[in-house]
Formats: sequence, C-alpha cells, structure tokens
Amino acid sequence: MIKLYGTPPTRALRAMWLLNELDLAHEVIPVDLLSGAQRTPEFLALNPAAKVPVLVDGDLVVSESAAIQLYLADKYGDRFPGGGLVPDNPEDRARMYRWLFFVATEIEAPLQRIASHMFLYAPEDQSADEIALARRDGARMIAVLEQHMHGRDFVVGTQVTVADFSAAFVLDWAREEALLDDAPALRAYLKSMYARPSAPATIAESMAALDA
Ligand SMILES: N[C@@H](CCC(=O)N[C@@H](CS)C(=O)NCC(=O)O)C(=O)O
Repeated sequence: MIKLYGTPPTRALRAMWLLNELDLAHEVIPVDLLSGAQRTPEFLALNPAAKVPVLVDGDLVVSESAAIQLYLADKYGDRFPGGGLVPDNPEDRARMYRWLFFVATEIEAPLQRIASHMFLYAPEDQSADEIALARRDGARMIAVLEQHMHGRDFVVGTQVTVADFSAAFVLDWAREEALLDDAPALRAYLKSMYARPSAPATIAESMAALDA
C-alpha cells in the first residue's frame, strides 16, 4: 500500500489531498518534527533533506510535495473523473507548470521566510526586518495571482489541475498570515477548493486538532 510520511498541517497536506482526490488507499505515517523524528537514520534514508512529506509507492521513494502531487497525477490520474489533473496539451501543461513554480518560489518561499524568522530559527537569528521584507515580497506576488484569478474557477483552463491542489494549500497558509485580506478572488477560490469533498483539514483545523 502507498505510504505517506507526514501529516497535516505540514506540506503533507498537499500529497494527502491528491491521494484523497484519486481515492487511493494509503497509510499515513506521522513524523514528529518537534521531537526531531525527521533526523533519524531511518527517515534520512528516505529523504536526506530531513523534511516531510515523503511518499513510498512500491520501489519508488519520492519527496518534495509538488513532485509527489505530479507523480500521483501521472500514475493514477486516469482514476480521476474527466481526467483533467494534468492537461493533455503541452501549452496548458506549460501554464500549469508556470503556476506550480510560481506558487512554490514566489509565494511559498516568502511564507517560509516569515515562519523561519517568527518561530523556526533560534531567537538570536530571527529578524523583524526579514519578516517585513518577506511579507512585502509575498504580498506583491499574491496580487499577481489575485489578478489572474478574476473570473476563473481554476488556475488553468476550466478544470481542476495539480496546480490547484498546490495553490490552495499555499493560499490557506497566506490567509493565516493575513496576506489575502486584499484578495477577494483568492479567498473565494480558496473557499471553493476546500469545499471539495476530498479536501483535507485546513492548516488551522489541523493545528486545532493537534492542540486538542
Ligand atoms: N520543498 C519541500 C519542503 C518540505 C518542508 O519544508 N517540510 C517541512 C514541514 S512543512 C519539514 O519537514 N520541516 C522539518 C524541518 O525543517 O526540520 C516540499 O515541498 O516538500
């Protein structure tokens, strides 16, 4: 059976969403990041970067949440009604890749900088200036996606694609940072993505479950 290492609220949420969307049987293996379980020799053998998620499917071990999503869509996408998870034609596929990379490098990277400087780095390495710059960079790029999403239901074309499951996770994170306050189209899009029956808990819901 497919194994997924990592649980929401981490980026494992991205992989879990595709597993649910494709109705694939899988086992979720929690990795306790706070206790350093990602740095055990067993886990480092799966991902030397010491990060979740990792997906194991037969002989394949794959890390990087977007790569996992693309793999699941490539391998099992024919299970999806309408088969639209990865567009057939190279032009729309290019558009999908554009937004996948845009989300990861232009929006997720500043969000990660904010998290690093707010609570992941040791207090002496944290910088309020860095947080302010990351917020500014993230907000500028969110405005670009907001503009793109006016009048659209999905990031590419008229059917859901892998890019939507990646973007929705990152936009939920941005919403938590109050970076969607001026982005009504993105808030509506996020709401519709998380209304899908396959959607895992949002970041806030997962955090609340952890705290309970
Ligand atoms: N680019 C990677 C990033 C993975 C990542 O940063 N995962 C975090 C949780 S969301 C993690 O495992 N952090 C553990 C650590 O940094 O020690 C991906 O998209 O999979």
